[in-house]
Amino acid sequence: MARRALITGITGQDGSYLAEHLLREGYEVWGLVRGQANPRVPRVRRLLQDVRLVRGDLLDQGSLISAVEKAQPDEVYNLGAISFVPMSWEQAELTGEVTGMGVLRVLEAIRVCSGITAARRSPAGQIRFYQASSSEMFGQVRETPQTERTPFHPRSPYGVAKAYGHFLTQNYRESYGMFAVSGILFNHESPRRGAEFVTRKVSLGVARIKLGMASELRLGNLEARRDWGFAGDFVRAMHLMLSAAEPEDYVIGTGRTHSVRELVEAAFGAAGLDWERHVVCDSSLHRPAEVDLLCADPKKARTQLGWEPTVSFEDLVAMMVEADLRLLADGRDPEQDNPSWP
Ligand code: NDP
Ligand code: GDR
Repeated sequence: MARRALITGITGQDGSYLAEHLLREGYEVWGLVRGQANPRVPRVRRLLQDVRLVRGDLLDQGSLISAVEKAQPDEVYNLGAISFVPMSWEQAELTGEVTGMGVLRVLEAIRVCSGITAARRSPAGQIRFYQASSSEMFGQVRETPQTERTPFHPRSPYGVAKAYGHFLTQNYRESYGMFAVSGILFNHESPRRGAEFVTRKVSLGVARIKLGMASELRLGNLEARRDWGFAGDFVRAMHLMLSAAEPEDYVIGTGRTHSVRELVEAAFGAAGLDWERHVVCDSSLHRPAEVDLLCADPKKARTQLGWEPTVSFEDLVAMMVEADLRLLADGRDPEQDNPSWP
């Protein structure tokens, strides 16, 4: 029988790539969707025809228990979150509930459905759990590059909520013997990235300027440095973690860091434009507390999982700019549509 996976956050960037990957691997894939008329559901249905959808919300414990009962998964990937860091200052409590407490609710749904208690620890053939942890937990970094042992100093309510989910996942592994792991993923991008994140904001901005639809692009802190990789590579690591013999946490990143300024240079350059003529620095886009530098040390993932990224920073930026040029030239709406979402 095919293995079954349940993915929360199926309507997001990573949910779509992970579902495609698992379908290719022969899985039966279930996706959790929230809301009674979620506008992203038709897009998921178009792209991922073979995914089965189940209604539920990370804010609603009962709905998660029902979803696990219905899908009967072998693996659960918790990708659902409020994931845009600036929003976490505006709606800190909601971020704590969804991004932090949501992890507890998914773990509890698995625990209850599997009949696990402190006295009756995880049975053989148990449900395996993946938590989408984040390099934002490192925040004001204590060392560079960051490894699985680097201490956390989160700089946003989002980072704090992710740290809670991370430690809770570890705790359920230690308390109940559950196969529960966290992937500490560094920034990963694609043509499916939400338009609010800096890489997509830049690729869309470049495409609009190139096509004469805009003349400037307003950005915040150009000096922040990130380790940017391709989302399609990173979802393979999630699957490898749940396929490993032992439940362990892993850092996933490329090991190379670039500034937002370098990102902008590369993106405008890919379209034959001079960024300095178009980019406007807007201090209102600066964050209350910034994460200045992130750079992964992915050695453990390379040696223990055999995981390697395949797309370079330069190719990723070019891929995103080309995709947005095609999207806008076809007269499509980037909020509704996407070149890779047929
Ligand atoms: P997206 O923002 O693209 O997707 C977030 C998903 O969460 C959406 O499907 C959204 O559904 C869902 N969601 C939001 N609120 C709820 C809720 N109350 N109940 C159920 N689902 C909800 O994120 P990504 O795909 O980029 O990231 C996936 C995960 O990985 C996130 O947890 C993110 O924090 C984490 N992460 C991402 C990194 C990255 O660089 N992309 C790096 C490290 C970690 P809806 O469509 O209904 O809003
Ligand atoms: P991040 O991604 O906060 O790292 O979180 P984002 O792309 O939003 O910001 C990256 C860096 O770019 C700087 N920046 C801007 N950012 C945005 N969004 N818009 C701008 O105009 C702008 N100008 C400069 C930011 O200050 C920041 O330093 C992402 C999310 O996917 C999280 O969910 C995930 O956990 C982390 O990556 C790893």
